[in-house]
Amino acid sequence: MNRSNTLFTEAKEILPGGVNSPVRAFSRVGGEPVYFNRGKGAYLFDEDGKAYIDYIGSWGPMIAGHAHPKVISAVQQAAENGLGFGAPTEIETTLAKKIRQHMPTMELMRMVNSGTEATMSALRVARGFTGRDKIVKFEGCYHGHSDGLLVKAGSGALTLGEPDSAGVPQPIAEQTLTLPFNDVNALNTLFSHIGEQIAAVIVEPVAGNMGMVLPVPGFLTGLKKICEDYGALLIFDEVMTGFRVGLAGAQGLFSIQPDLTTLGKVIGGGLPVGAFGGRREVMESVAPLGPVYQAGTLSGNPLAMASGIATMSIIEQPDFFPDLEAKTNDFMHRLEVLASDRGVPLATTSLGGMFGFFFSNEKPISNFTQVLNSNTENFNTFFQHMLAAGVNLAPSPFESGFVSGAHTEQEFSATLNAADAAFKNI
Ligand code: KE4
Repeated sequence: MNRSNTLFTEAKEILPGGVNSPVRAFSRVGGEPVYFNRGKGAYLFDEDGKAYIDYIGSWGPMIAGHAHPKVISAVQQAAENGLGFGAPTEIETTLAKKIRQHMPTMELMRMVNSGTEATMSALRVARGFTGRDKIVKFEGCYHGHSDGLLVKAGSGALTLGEPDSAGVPQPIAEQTLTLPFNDVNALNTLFSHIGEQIAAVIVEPVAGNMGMVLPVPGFLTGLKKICEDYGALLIFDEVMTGFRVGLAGAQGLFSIQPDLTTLGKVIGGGLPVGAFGGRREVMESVAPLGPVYQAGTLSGNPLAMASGIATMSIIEQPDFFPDLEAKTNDFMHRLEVLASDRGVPLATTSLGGMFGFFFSNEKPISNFTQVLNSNTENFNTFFQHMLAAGVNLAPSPFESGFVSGAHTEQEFSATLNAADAAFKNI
């Protein structure tokens, strides 16, 4: 019995499943979660003082590494002036301008406190602007836990093996149409039948919540064209990909201009921040300018803004993303070669500082069906051996991994050595 076990037992008495977010409960991989109490650079330290090379990064925000001195200092300085004023502050405008500098499609934007809030709000704006009710999402994509989006969701909902959530009223679920990811023909067919009823298509431009799945050529451009043809809005949910796959996000990498974009994670640097924004004429429908209501007590909180600005200033350094992408790609390539040498079928993917892998003979993995056909038992075996070896991976085959600016060859070598040993057990 280690301290994590003791703490988990205590937590389960007062928190559902002992956690404040389901994926942390290890339901998919078995065993009990590790309790961490400190992070530094590429490492987390558990309650017994054991060090782990971390590839979760608080599910993406820690792109600069844990407890980066610049980020910590910025938050400390902000805190000395108070924790929030319930009034506009300059720092909110500063972060918004910094975001728009890299994502010019976000002509007007609003800060919120989570990715869920961002996508929920963006969909309300799309419905308010178009006067339509139906929305389209894709199987395996996760956009947070608002009612209308928990339909064949990815991430935790998928991890729990119940893609549809209890508690979502049927009339709300019926407004959400779910299609296969990477299937433009299915979208064309749907729109040809009810396109004039569709307010928006929301998509993870690079799927990260069914594991990592890249868009196939033509998918994103096909979405953009279909939405334009039928007057629906295209929403890029870049909560995970924004400032993770590149400084201009997936929209910059793939040169697609969505009507609306949602953000989170990196723009808060670890503190609660989300954002939604896009075309000026669309966003001018948001209160107090327009009829679409949206609000939040802590939206634009000065400490969260300070953390986001400091994080953005780190990743804006000219060599940050080239270095991050090069080492992430190299890491995945070496992992795939190692697995192959051990006779273990492994399909890896990487883009910017994000990566994924499936225990599968199929390459590339490009849809939800292939994801579900991957060998999740092998994933669980691999996961447990890596955790025991001090490598902290996402506790589900339906998640992605994240590399930070603090990860060096020392960490990758140690990780690959652990992986080599783990592959021998598969
Ligand atoms: P949050 O409400 O958890 O801040 O963001 C929801 C969300 C929206 N859109 C995308 C593309 C996302 O990846 C997320 C959240 N990602 C998961 C990780 N797969 C959060 C982890 C968790 O639920 O604990």
